[in-house]
Amino acid sequence: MHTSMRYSERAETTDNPIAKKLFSLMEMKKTNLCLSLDVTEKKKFLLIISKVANKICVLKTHMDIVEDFDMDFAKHLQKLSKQHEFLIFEDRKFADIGNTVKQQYTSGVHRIVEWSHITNAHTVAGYGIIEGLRSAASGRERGLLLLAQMSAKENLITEGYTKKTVELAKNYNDFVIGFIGNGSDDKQLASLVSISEPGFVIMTPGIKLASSGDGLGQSYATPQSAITAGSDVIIVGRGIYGADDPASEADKYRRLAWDAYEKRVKQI
Ligand code: S5P
Repeated sequence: MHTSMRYSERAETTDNPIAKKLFSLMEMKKTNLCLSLDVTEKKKFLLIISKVANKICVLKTHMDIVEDFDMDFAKHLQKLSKQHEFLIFEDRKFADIGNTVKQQYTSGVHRIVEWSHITNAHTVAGYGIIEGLRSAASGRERGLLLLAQMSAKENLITEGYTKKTVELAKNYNDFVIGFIGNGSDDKQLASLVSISEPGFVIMTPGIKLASSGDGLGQSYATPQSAITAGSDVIIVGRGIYGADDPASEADKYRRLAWDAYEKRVKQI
């Protein structure tokens, strides 16, 4: 079962350079925490990142909510990602036909492919979406996460959809580096993925301490329950950037998730 392997061992099982980098830097920085920095101003964004950069493995962005976005900001983030060794993940959730997502990935205001190591896509449109994004990323070190599950209450993703998403990922494992999903409850996603692909990473949103929802359909689990159920990286947004002291809060989430990982890999 891949969930009992260390991230460093799993780095050796994938050929995708971004997946390799992610697994390696998680082990090096001792963090499996992804910060979802959903704030709307560059200044606030940079202030928070300066406090938490050394505690995260991935910085997840929704660049379309940043009102004063420009490409200099994207370049600055790239510089920070090198300096503090975290990867950038634009949570774009592509969901269209191959030809359209290719343009959305490379063009427009954000030109995501130029600065984001990782992005993600829904699989509702089938294999064409992966091929479109892969062809746009060609020649660059990039990785794609597929949304196999969602944290929103009563979402329409079925077990069959999740299974087919995992199958699709296996067919494109040069570019697809893993999944967004929770694995919790019945550990379904983790066990589906583990069958043959320890190189896939499972990243889990909907994580917050002492809260079960947000009144808009979000559902929350704890860092420990997600990691124990087979998630590799916890994604935390408001739990950190909404706290009075984001740095100490980030450290709390990092410690809880990392300890749960250490416990998991020690179990046979
Ligand atoms: O199923 C999902 C998938 C994602 S990527 N549920 C989610 O909440 N997300 C994203 O994770 C969401 O878009 C947001 O950026 C983050 C969760 O934020 P939080 O403030 O609720 O922790």
